Amino acid sequence: MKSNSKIKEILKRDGFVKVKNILNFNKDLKPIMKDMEFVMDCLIQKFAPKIYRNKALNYDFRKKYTYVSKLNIYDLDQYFNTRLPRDHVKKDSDYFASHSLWNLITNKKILDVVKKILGSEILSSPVQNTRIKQPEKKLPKGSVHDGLSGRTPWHQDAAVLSTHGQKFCDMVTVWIPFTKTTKNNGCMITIKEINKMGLLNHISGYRGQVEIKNSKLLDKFKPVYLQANVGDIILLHKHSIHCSLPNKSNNFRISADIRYNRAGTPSGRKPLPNFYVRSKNKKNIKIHNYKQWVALWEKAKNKCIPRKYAFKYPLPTFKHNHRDLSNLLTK
Ligand SMILES: O=C(O)CCC(=O)C(=O)O
Ligand SMILES: [Fe+2]
Repeated sequence: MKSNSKIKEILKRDGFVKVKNILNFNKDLKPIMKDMEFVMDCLIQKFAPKIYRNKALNYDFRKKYTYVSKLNIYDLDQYFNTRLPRDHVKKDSDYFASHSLWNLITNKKILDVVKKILGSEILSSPVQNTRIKQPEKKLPKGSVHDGLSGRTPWHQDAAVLSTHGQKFCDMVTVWIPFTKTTKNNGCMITIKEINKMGLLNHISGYRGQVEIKNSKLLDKFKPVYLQANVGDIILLHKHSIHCSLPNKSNNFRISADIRYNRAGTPSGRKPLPNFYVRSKNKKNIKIHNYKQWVALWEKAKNKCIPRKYAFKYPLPTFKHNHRDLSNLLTK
């Protein structure tokens, strides 16, 4: 593994680093896919016509998810995501907070890498997703650019935080493939060293997603393809500009992206859970197990219900155009 100073230096310089062979599929990742399958089973029980249920429950992962995705379930991605719905938070809002995901977030091998970037005082950030991307040809037309199930538009991760978080959050993204991820099945792409431009102006893109203003201008840069094997992790700088390609393969592309922020800096997603997962002082670690973690999410949910949203994107990021990509590229 790359030495301490090297990983930090490379991330700061290039905006991304791939660290190979960190996780073990059977031990660290397969349990999450099993839990995803359990969620699918529950959705089949709830939404599938009775006569098809038993047959569907016996399908394998891919066939089952394909079946579930055709059941017209409102906001299907939410059932597989470890966060509250952005809007319309209700008492019964569901989210994917499985024991296996708790194990991933607190995984020692991941935290040992993150420590090289953020230092020894580390909080789990509530900005996290799991993404099950079917072959694009199987997606309904309207979902092709939908970041969780289809392509993700050009963006910087800092842009999805509150204005306070954008300024002060010291955060790193850990992107984790559950399937080998290639150019063909929709890996992320980025541009080397473009993170050095700092935070750029973003606008509300397709379906209110966060997207760099004038992102077409990025097409003229040489992309870096962030391909990865199962077991590898990819770290992204908060100002790395990245997007993902369409899944042109016949298989699924599955991944999770979790984040950490340095203690003492804001998460940018208050009041969602932001708690110590590493510290030199063991007293700082107050969330020790899965049930405490779920309780944190439920507490946050109760805070979000009256205001009806879990988080908001401050868009456009800047009301004036000083930090528009179009302005900065001509300088
Ligand atoms: O997996 C993807 O398609 C995009 C992920 C991403 O933007 C992230 O992890 O920050
Ligand atoms: Fe991102």
